[in-house]
Amino acid sequence: MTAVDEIKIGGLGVSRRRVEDNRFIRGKGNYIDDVVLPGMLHMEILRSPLAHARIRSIDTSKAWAMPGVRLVLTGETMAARNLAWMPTLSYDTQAVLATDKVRFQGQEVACVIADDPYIAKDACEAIMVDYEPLPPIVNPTQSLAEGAPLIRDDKENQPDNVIYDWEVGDKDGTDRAFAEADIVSKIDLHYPRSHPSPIECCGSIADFNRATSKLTVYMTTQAPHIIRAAVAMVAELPEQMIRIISPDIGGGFGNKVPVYPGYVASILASILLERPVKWIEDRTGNLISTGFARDIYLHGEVAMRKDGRILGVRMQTMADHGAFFSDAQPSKFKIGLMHSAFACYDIPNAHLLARGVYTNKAPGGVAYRCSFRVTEAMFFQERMIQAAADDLGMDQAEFRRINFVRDDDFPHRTPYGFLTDSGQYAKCLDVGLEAIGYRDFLKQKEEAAKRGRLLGIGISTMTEPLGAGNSREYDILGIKMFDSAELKVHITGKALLRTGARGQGQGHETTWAQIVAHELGIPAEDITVEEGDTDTAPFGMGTYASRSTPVAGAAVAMVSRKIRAKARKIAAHLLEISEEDVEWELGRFYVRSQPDRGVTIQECAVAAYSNMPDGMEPGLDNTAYYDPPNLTWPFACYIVTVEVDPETGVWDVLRLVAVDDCGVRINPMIVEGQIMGGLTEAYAMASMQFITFDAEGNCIGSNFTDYLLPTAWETPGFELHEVVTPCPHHPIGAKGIGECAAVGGPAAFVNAVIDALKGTGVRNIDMPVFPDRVYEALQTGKDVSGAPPVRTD
Ligand code: MCN
Ligand code: CUN
Repeated sequence: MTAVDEIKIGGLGVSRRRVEDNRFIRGKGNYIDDVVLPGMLHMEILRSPLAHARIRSIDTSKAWAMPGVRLVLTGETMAARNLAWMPTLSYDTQAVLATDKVRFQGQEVACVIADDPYIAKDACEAIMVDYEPLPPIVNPTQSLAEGAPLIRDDKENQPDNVIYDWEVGDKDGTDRAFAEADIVSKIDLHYPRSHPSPIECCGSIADFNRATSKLTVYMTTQAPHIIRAAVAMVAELPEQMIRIISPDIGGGFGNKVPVYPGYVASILASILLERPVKWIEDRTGNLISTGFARDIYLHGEVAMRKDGRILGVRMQTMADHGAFFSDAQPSKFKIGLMHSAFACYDIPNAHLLARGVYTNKAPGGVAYRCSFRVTEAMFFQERMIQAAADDLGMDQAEFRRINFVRDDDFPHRTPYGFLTDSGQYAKCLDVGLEAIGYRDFLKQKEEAAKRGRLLGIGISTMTEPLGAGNSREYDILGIKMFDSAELKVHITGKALLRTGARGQGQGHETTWAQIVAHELGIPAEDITVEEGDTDTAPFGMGTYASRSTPVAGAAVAMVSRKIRAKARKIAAHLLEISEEDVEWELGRFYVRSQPDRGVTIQECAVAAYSNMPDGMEPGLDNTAYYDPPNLTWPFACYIVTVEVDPETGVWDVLRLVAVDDCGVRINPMIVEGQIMGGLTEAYAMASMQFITFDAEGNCIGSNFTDYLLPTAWETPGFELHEVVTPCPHHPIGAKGIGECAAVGGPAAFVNAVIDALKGTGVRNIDMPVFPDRVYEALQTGKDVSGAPPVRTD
């Protein structure tokens, strides 16, 4: 008898096929719209056509009179139950259904519940709303202008449209660094508003049962337990009588973290009607009203010595949060983790001033494959780094290398105060440069320039904080951030694993089983993974910020170890030796002095139910709650080469090399899938994807002909490489990966296009770097801003 072969049982490092795909690719997934309950009614939402207007009156009589209509909800109905406004995760309030004013185009004004969704939709159109238009505000400049209309006149003590001013870093030290600098590089950037736009939009089915007083809600949520707690608090219902079920999710990308008015309205409707009420959002509803991302401006400055060392960094950001401050982010910082910027560089002084403002745009921010503004932080950082290298006249790779934190300099305190713990930054860069053939490309570029061809190369290197939290620094409405796993090993040695996370396509059902296989030697195929039902899963904080592997994944390893500790006692009993003489190898315990005398983990499982030692509790179940000591800090280096057509401004990606270090990889195939998906989204944001507004506050990007998603046709090919620096504090050495490529990728594309334009005087083109913007830059030799309002003619 020997240890089981970890590769054969689908343990750590195996590119095991995704078990969930068995149902997904056969069309057997169970998404929200697949759930049909007896007696179910349907809800539709009436949305505001105007961006800013006072509501004079709402006449619902025609809607009520339509056959099949069961209920019409307005702000007034909600207000009567104290539900017209709800708290946001950023300690602001958000209108559920508008009472006084509408504050963005697409805002929820009324809901109709009817026998079928078509009647409900028709009845919505029969509702007459009398609006008195007010001037719309579509960017921070307008928002802060003298005499600008007050958007949040519902709030006491809100004299203007400023939400917060927040500051971090050492101002005096940074001022001194700038005074001593040989060169100061400056740049102004806008990261446009974008949207996660998952394949499946949002939806819910609320089912209140008067007989049992139990409220069951099927809901597209990435964090079911938090929703249960929020519903208990807001609706003042007993928490044990609330069950949130998050069925299969057709992509989340952050869109399914916030609480939306549709969820709340469907719950109230079900309570009032005592029937199940289903709400399924349409695409336009999703794009114009739910969790947007980014929409933030930067003025950045880098102070340098002639030899290339960065002495200090200044960042001033201006975030456009829309009409309600409802960033879904659990840090105590106003602007999320923006100050994780420059974490991979050894910079002695830094200062960040962050301002947030209200505008007449949809709320919801900090979604779309980001860890709470980390996407923006790393984009700004890498655009500033490239501009600084150019201003200095130094090679951009060399400039990064000179300023990187060195491998022997960990733990490292970042310029804004985070603690990073591991990494091999220069090695990742070298792997990338080697793969792309850096020196050769520079020669090619020079040659091409002689023939009027514009080639460019862009680099983006970054380490980002993934895996909130530790409970010291992160909480959601006071609930500390940790996560959980529950493992039940059955009598036959097969097992059921549940966690407090909720995958949306990331492959948790596959990878969590691999961690158990690695820890216990139970074949991965013998382990079923379940998530997303608050009545069965242990309490957890859900899946976002790539926190599942860093936190829930760690809990999976820890609960497996608890099970192993108990199994060891059982093994000692079965082998009739003392526990000290028991040795472990994968899948089996054996007698130290007689390695061929042993028992398998499965034999221990049988004994846990049939032959346990005297005094031992029967069974082989346990739960672990894991509070990580720190965030995990994966590193990435993305390098893109492009050719820009000077006649049209069209740019094509020639090659893209990605080097990712996410520590130990549980499933390399899934990790690569995550990276490719992230790079695709990065390319989308850099080249074609944004939500913007015209001067009237009309949302441009409310459907898939305006809001572009790249297909396999446009998307470039990716060349992936890896470096592995295990996370020192994670039980299996893993770091998060889910967002790295979407976070670090965009700057590589933009840097490449700007590099191709070097010498023309153009320092920046705001994303999306549309061909017409490139063309304009080439014609004028000037930067191109993407701030709204945009021309729509
Ligand atoms: N993994 C691994 N080895 C590692 C790290 C991760 O094998 N060292 C695996 C994990 O086991 C998991 C996947 O990679 O199966 C992603 O893990 P992780 O980085 O922990 O991220 P999460 O599971 O917490 O996923 C969240 C992250 C976020 S925040 C967004 S946004 C996003 C993303 O994942 N949304 C996605 N990727 C997505 N992928 C799909 N298909 N759909 C989404 O909605
Ligand atoms: Cu910000 S998108 Mo992911 O953290 O769910």
